[in-house]
Amino acid sequence: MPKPLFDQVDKVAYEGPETDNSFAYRHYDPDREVLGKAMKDHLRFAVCYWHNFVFLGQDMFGGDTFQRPWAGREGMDVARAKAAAAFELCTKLDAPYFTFHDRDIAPEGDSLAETNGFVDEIVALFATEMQRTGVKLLWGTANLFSHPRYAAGAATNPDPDVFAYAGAQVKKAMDVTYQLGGENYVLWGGREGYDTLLNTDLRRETEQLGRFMQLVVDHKHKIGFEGTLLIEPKPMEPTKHQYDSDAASVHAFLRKFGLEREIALNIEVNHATLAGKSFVHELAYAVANDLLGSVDVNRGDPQNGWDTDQFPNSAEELTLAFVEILRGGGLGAGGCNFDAKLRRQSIDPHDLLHAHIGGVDTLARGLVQAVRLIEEGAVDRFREERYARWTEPLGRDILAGKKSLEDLAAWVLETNLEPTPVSGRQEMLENLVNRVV
Ligand code: XLS
Ligand code: NI
Ligand code: NI
Repeated sequence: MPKPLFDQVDKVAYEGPETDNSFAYRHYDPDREVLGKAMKDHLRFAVCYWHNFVFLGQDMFGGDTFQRPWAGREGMDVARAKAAAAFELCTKLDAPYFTFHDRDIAPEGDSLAETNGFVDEIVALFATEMQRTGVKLLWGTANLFSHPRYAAGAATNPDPDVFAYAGAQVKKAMDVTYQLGGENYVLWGGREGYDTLLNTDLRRETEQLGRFMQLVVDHKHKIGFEGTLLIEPKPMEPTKHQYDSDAASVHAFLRKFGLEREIALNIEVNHATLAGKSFVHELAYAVANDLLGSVDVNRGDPQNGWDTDQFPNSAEELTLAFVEILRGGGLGAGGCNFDAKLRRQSIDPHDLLHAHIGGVDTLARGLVQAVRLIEEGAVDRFREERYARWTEPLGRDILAGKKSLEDLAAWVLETNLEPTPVSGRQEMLENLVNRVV
């Protein structure tokens, strides 16, 4: 048995809003019923491997700062120590799920065969730990962006050898995700984009990416994986422009290749804001197009332009997010993955607990407040009444294709039609939101 990493805490439990204990949940009450479903089944939160166990506090200007027993070491011993810490963190947080990239869990070997062997060893360890603790896999993914071979992209690389290597890597990552009972598989196109159009054939690269996704879909069906395939949009970083920029551009891509029934979206807060959109916009777009699969929760810093991946702490933002999620029928087999990392000065392992506790409580508040807003009904009623005239004959006939422009023109002229503007009542609606947050 390795020494515990989080030795000040046995288990983080719900103690209610009045507690003084900073290692307790104040709002996340896992079995509390919300809209006929336990809170834990709405949130399905996940601890991610990369930010928690791989990242050690480095930034562009300095190296590792975090106090971790594996700092400065590498190899399979370190991989085993990280796995033990991961299951310790999940169990202590009562986290139902975790997520990982293939290269987070084991080091790269001298050949793909050796690397796959390392992965298999840790996956076997995961299987035992998952059995022992009851923690499940929300999704797995492949890291197709860190190794220098992927500097010019993976599927969109000008060299088909790199496409082949990426294919081999994704096959393995999908196989182990399936083996561990993963409920989804994520594809984030970290370097599927360009740094300059001077050396880039955009049409060709898009075709390559379409082919790659088709191969992924084929493999899923071949092995009988029943989880959902998800693409995670992000507009830039590390590349200047990423093809999967936002929900709408991924939607267009999926339709171009006839994959919109096969692949859904994993929407990340900080990616939405990087794209100049809001999280709630991206969710609303996904819901409106039946594409919402799962979410990566975090937040950016409004003062900085980049993907700062901080833990979420705005209950207002998450309230509006859950309104959209609930309108779409919930997260289904998806969940809320904390794709978030500690600040460089938060060097104590226990800071990982504080970070997740705050994030989980913010999610719980968002959920409960969204339900209050929905149950109060005024916002939804207003929205419905705003479109009520579309259920009357004129609106119905237009939508049913029974009116041509000629018909409309004739009718407007005949009746001397003059539409009456009505208030959109934005400020009143914002006040209604502020009553619950
Ligand atoms: C990076 C992404 C990444 C994906 C998984 O910005 O958020 O972490 O979630 O590859
Ligand atoms: Ni991200
Ligand atoms: Ni992410």
